[in-house]
Amino acid sequence: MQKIVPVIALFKFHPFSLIAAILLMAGNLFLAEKIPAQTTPATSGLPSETPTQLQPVTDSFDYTRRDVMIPMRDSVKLHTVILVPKNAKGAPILLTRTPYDATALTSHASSSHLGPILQGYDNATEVIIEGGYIRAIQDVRGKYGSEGDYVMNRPLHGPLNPTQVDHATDTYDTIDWLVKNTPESNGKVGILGISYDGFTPLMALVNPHPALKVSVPMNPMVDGWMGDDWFHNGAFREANMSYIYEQEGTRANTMKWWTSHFDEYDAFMEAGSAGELGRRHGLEQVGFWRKLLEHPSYDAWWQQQAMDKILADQPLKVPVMLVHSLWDQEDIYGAMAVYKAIKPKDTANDKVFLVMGPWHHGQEIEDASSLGVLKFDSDTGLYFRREILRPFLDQYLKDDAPKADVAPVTAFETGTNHWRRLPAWPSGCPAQSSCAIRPTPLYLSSNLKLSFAAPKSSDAAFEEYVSDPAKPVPYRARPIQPMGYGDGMTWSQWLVDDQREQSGRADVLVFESEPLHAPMKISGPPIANLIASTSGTDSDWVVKLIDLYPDEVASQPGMGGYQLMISADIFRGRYRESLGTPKSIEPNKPLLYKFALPNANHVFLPGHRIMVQVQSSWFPLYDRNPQTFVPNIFWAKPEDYRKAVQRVYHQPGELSFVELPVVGN
Ligand code: PG9
Repeated sequence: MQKIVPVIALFKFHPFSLIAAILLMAGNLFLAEKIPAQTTPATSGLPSETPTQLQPVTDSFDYTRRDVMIPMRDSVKLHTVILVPKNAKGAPILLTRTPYDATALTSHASSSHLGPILQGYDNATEVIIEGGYIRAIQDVRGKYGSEGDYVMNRPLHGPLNPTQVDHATDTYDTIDWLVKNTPESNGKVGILGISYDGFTPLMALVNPHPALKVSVPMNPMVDGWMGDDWFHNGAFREANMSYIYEQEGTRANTMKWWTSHFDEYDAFMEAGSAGELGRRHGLEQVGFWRKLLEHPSYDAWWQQQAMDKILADQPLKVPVMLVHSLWDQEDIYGAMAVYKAIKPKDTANDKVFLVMGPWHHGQEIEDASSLGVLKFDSDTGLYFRREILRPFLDQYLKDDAPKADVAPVTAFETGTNHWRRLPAWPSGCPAQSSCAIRPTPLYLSSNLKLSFAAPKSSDAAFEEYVSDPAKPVPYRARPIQPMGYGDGMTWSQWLVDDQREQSGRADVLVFESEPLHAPMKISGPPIANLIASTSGTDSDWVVKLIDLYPDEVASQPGMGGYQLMISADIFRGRYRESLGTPKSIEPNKPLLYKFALPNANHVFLPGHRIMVQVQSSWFPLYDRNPQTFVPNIFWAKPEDYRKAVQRVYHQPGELSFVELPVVGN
């Protein structure tokens, strides 16, 4: 160890020694090793009070916990927590495969009872406990306690994954091991989960293990470019960059994203493009980010991993219950896309089920009596778990359970707050009823009116606004919180925020109908049909279908004049002609932008009005469109961001409208 010579000793013997002293000091500093703080030697006779290995005493527990490493076919072992109710015999297994930490998901409380430790994400706890299920939660390959390499939403073996392993094979191998090594089980397995954990139950349907008897994908990630977590119709969800950094930066998510701003609006504005913000955080170190940068368009890379497309080509072997949230702020596309893709295979109408609740992302396993200011007159989450999910799972997993009385589609009707049992979707009509769905154009008209009658030539031709990338339309009232959960976080409610906040802006067009005199029900996806022009060479179009409450609401005064989004989405104009090949937009030319908005099952009540808002940014949930055509918006430069004059046309021959799926007799 280098000995440090006290400098003052040298100096006082000779003035020139100051130079020597400085050199010596510098040298010492350069060479110095850290001297460990003096530690007093342990005195004998005072041993550690911590045992070598603390043994939990679980005699009083109502479950046993097993932490196992299950070998996959490529010898990689996956960490799996198995929770077996005491005295379980012939019990079915409910499996969840997650990238979000199996240990954490099975440790919500320190309790001798199974319920409290399971309470939380993914766990419809009362269903699991009252059902006497064995609960297995597994870290997916490459995350937390599991071995192997992590790939975001690891694609199936094929063009995107040359290895012999994927979530389908890992699920097969896991189920095979579970039924052979869990003597308390009856050999039947169900798989369920929310979000990413809803994506893995979809993957389980590819070459399913024979012991897999049912799959319940809830709010699943299905197509990250079309309408789930990464893009919506090509507009990038930059609010999720922090997730990418944390989810892929380390095996156990130990490295946390950081920000220098309280308001997310400021944070993303300061960086300019999403690519630049990523660069400032070193995000290129992360593989999925590099892939996003390479694939901003709907190319083969995205199409080949779209789960609705994949499952459309698979035989339907396992009963599925898709669970959808009508106000899903994260994956509003997935469940409905898979339902549409696989329902045609269900020729007996007894294998593919759909539940649509008035929920935010994953709210079906929480108290769902309300969402933001909306009240549903009952706990819709508890109803789902008790009256739908529990009997549905029991039917397929319990040896002696009766057939569940669950309709092919159970859809909550917002506006009236009633559950409806339907034969299929979209079908706003109960079975054996004569009603039908009539696609009905609601026209944008002059004087910012909405009308079911087409505008006449005498009316004005268009509405106009200036879209300025320096002042994009906030998607929420500022200061805007980051995406995420936890105390005080309201990310889960943004889809039901009052849109009055934006309606007063000059760059938001607001069209209104007259007050309705009779209830008007819509069931299905409204379709935006905009005839619009931009003075730029690229542009985003946001269309929001809104229920405008009466100025006074006696039963809930705070709802007076509330502007409630029923269905809304964004479309990135460069993809107008081709989702896979972006094209520059001809300036000032009226062009058609046609895109589906998320499914609705809503009744506009008498006295309410219908409102449609149109704008060209939704920030910073989505990155800004520079409004000049650039090869890759991730790398747009400051000078690319330019104001543009936007026009929305509503004259004969150039009619803009929202096609509503109106239910009527
Ligand atoms: N679908 C959720 C999510 C994925 C990616 C980014 C942000 C959110 C989820 O799995 O929780």
